[in-house]
Amino acid sequence: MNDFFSSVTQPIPFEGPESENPLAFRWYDADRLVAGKPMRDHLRFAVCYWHSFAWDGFDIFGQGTLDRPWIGSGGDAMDAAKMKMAAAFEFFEKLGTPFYCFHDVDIAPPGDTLAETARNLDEMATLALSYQESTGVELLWGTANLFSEKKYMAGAATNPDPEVFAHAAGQICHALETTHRLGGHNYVMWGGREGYETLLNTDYQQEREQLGRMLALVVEHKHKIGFDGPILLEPKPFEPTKHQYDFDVAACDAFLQRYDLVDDVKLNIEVNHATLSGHDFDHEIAAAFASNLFGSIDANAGDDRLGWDVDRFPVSVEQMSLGMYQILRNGGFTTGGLNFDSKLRRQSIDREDLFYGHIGGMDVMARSLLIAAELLADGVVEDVLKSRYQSWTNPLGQGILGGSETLESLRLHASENDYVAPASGQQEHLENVVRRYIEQVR
Ligand code: XLS
Ligand code: NI
Ligand code: NI
Repeated sequence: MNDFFSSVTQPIPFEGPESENPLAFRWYDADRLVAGKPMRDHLRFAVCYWHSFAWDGFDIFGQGTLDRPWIGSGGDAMDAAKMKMAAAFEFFEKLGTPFYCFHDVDIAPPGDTLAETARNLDEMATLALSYQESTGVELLWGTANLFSEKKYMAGAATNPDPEVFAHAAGQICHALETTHRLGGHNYVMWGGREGYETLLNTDYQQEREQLGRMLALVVEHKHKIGFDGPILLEPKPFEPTKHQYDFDVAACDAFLQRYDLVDDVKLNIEVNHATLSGHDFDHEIAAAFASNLFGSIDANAGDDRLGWDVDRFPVSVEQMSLGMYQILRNGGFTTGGLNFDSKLRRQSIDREDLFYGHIGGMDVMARSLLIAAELLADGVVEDVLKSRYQSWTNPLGQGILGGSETLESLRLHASENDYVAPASGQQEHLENVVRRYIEQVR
């Protein structure tokens, strides 16, 4: 297994913060114990198949640029898919990531008929299973691509035509069963083209009903085949459509409650999508935990000035430390992990650039984990939080929350009791503490 990345001769080692070796980790030390658990188990890194192996650098203005001999060789599509899989698993093994993720079409080419497409996927899944067994790499999640083909231009579940809904349902059915067969820990549904451009040709309420129905069918099938992992919705506010239905965590929360799906569905939060929706990454995480909907993370970065999904590798230790802090203080990942839904820039054309992108992203996340863990152990943030809300444990607070107070009883209470000045919110102090940990953590 040394065919495609032969310039990287060994698994990427951990060498520590002083290392100048570009092919070594400076912070990701898989076995290092952090808050009683190895880093590997906190972070649960996954490489995504689509950006790293199924994309050759094309964009809307031009053709592929990247050195990817397994794409577009013009030969047999199944041979190309096998070559791609060999390259992918060689990469996972050398990088040392314990998980990967894919869309059905990333690993297997579509055939001329649905039956042939299904056969291709089955054959590639058999091969993936043997690679998983020989390398120990596991499937974090699988998903179906319901946005690339022409038939999905007006949506999959939210298409005006039930025939298209049926095609999408069939594709999900097979992708979910394949994910189950490969021992996948979760099944993801990003609402690709589930959204609209104009209400002049879109029946919003009808489409929402269809989306609720599709998700209910997926949950039903998950139980039928005994798939234990959660279904994960992936919120995104826009792109490709102007109005994506799964806008953000709050919109998904309302949707899941409306269709009574909160027990089986959780969320896959993507950093760049949070940015696009006008939220901070840590806000989306906190919102998900507050409703018991936290599932997994697509780790990447947006751009301060570009309003689209640029999917850079994570770069900001501060942003990620605040995110990891929310994850840690709420108990960490269970079935989820950190999937690099990140892609190289189009001019990073060498195969080795895939290593640099992932090593940098893994180091940013590892360092952020260390900072978050020490900040949590320090307790200063938690202490301020606790004391700020302390008086809600008093009879008045308990009466309000427990329902024994009314607007009238509160008016009476307020007229008999003077307003008490609160303690400082200490935002600047807390930000200084975070900065101190960012500077000092080793
Ligand atoms: C697109 C999404 C996509 C999902 C998987 O913006 O991030 O890559 O993660 O379908
Ligand atoms: Ni994503
Ligand atoms: Ni995205």
